[in-house]
Amino acid sequence: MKNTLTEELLVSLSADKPSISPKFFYDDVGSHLFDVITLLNEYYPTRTEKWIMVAYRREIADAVAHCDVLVDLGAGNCAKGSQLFTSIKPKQYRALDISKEYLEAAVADLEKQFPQIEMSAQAVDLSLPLTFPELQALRKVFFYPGSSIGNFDPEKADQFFINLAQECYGNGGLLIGVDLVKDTQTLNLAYNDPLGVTAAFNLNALLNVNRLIGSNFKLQDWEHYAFYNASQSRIEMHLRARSDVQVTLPSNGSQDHIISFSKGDLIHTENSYKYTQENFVEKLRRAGFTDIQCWTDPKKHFLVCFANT
Ligand code: AVI
Repeated sequence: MKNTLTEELLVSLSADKPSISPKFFYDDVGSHLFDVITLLNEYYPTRTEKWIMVAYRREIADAVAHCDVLVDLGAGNCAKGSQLFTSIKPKQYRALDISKEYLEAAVADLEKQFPQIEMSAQAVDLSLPLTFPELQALRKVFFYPGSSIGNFDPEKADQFFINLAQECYGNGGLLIGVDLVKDTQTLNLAYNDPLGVTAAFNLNALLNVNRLIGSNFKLQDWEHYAFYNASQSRIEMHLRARSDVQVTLPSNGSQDHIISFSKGDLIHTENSYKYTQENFVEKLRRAGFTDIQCWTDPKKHFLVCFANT
């Protein structure tokens, strides 16, 4: 495991445009920092999505109509998924996430509160194709909130939607939240909060990498750099070298690898794509979804869609 990760990071950090995958954000500290981000005034997506879900609770439940299985993609602590139980009334709840232990504890708690719903927890990597042969005959509703889809490159997002539409077998749907294109100032502030929580979240990826592969990134050598790239409709997050830096990646058996960065060099850590309602609906349609219904907030900052198959 250690060697595979070292190899992956060696390749991504030595590339022409060095990068670290956003999956390295989410160790224990990073997951807690992300929870704090969602509470910040500047980070509007979480509270705006919640507002839409509450304001249009009835309409959303009517659109979903009937749900045998609620499949919660990236369920985390299952809070968002479980808020749908009383309105959507699923017979089964499938919680999926990368970290099984965290998920199992959350599902165990929910089972006590909702004994009438059959529940299960499953560890999955959402970047790989999903398949649910045992659920083929049931009406599934996939739930993917929080604009996590924005962290996929657009082509990957297309593949992801095609996969989900196929897995519905003509009888299911997708309830999804996505962040919308808006004024640059609001976007830049959401990823450059004055308290520095997003900066800590970004820098923490280096500590996680150090812990996982024994590298020696020093936080004082790097700074958070995030901006809205309008031509690509995405927030880009980077770590920028504050001086000339050398980083050692230890190698089992052979010689350690040393990677050199010059002052100002960037390590790309995340893209967060923003969509217009029209683009996003078109994307869902192209993947095979139909009857797409959308709800937004008064400022049109965030979008929730339900798409049938
Ligand atoms: C998880 N994801 C939807 C967040 C986003 O807004 O793209 C991750 C994040 N990165 C910095 N702030 C929040």
